[in-house]
Amino acid sequence: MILSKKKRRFKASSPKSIMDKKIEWLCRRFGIEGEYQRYEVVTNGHINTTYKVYFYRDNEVKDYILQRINTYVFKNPVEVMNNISSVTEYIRAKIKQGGISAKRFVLHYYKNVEDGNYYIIGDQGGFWRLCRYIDNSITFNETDNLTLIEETGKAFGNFQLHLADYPVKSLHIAIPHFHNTVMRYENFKKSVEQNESGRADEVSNDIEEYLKLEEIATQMYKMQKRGELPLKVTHNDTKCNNVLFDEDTFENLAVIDLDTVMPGLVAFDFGDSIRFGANTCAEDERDTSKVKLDMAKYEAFAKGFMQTVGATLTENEKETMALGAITMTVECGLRFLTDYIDGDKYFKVECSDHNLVRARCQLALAKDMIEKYDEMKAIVKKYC
Ligand code: GN1
Ligand code: MG
Repeated sequence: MILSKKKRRFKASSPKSIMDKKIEWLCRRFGIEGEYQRYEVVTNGHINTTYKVYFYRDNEVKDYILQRINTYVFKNPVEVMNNISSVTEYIRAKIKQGGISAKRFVLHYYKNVEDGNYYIIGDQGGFWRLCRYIDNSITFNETDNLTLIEETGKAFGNFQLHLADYPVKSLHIAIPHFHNTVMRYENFKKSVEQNESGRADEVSNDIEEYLKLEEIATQMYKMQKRGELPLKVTHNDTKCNNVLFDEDTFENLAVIDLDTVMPGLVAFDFGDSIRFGANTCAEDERDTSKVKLDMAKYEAFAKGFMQTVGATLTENEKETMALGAITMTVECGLRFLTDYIDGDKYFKVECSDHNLVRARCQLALAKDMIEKYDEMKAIVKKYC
């Protein structure tokens, strides 16, 4: 039998490094058997530390995702794992009802062999979890391919659809006030006042620009508080690199990175995807003159998302989809700028002005969206 390249056994690195030993020990505690092969560091993501780990068992290579949860960001990781396990089990049951195997369409987290929890505490206190890597799947950090963007829309639309009747109130709040833009603005103003890093003066122009957007960016939060928008189960980090695609057909399989699953507004899930995926540039483009909303990408995502879940939405929800994109872009940029002023405590950065560059990029994008607002709304309507 010829094993495909992926299934071929790797040459075990010998002797094992301290890190190899640590990673193997963590996986064993989740009951993983077979010959430990090696690990890779997965570098996308600004929050958690992620490893892909390979074992050899039953004549094939099995791969897993081992993650250390950032407990500075997720203050209550046990609740985060409770959310994730119940939501993934719910989706699994839904898919199985349709008579198909759920194996490739939802993440499968492992219980540890000691007390059956979906996490373990490492020797130095780290909070770890493990899931199976879905076979034949691939992620894209960013993409210009409109079919993939439409598939991303379908993936997050499906996530909504599967969880449409989930008891939303039973979910824990993974990060309190995550999309509370009113509070995000309050915290921003406090950070500017405290000016811990001493950087506030040098960015006074950016601060002013963001303050001008406060009114538009807080509209949806206020609508929800007035009961005009319903709370649903939302993903809250709907970037295209949080979707797994089939390696051969490029069809969407499953959504990943479920840490921030909690009650929220559907338009925020729509909007965050647009913020990240329909920008003409990367999230951290320095040349802001290049940063625009790409209408073809916007339409591709809107088509995939709205055609999948649109029928379940209220009129207000549909009407505020485009506003959700503006809101998420301003909010995310405001968070980057706040973190820059706080001295880069929250987001991982690759250079000293990374958060500032990200904030300026989001600002340019939000301004372009405001110019294209009517067109954005018309496109959503077209696919309702
Ligand atoms: C963070 O780590 P990552 O890339 O999954 C952040 C999101 C931001 C995003 C910006 C828990 O997500 O809210 O939109 O960076 N996640 C958290 O790229 O704060
Ligand atoms: Mg995330």
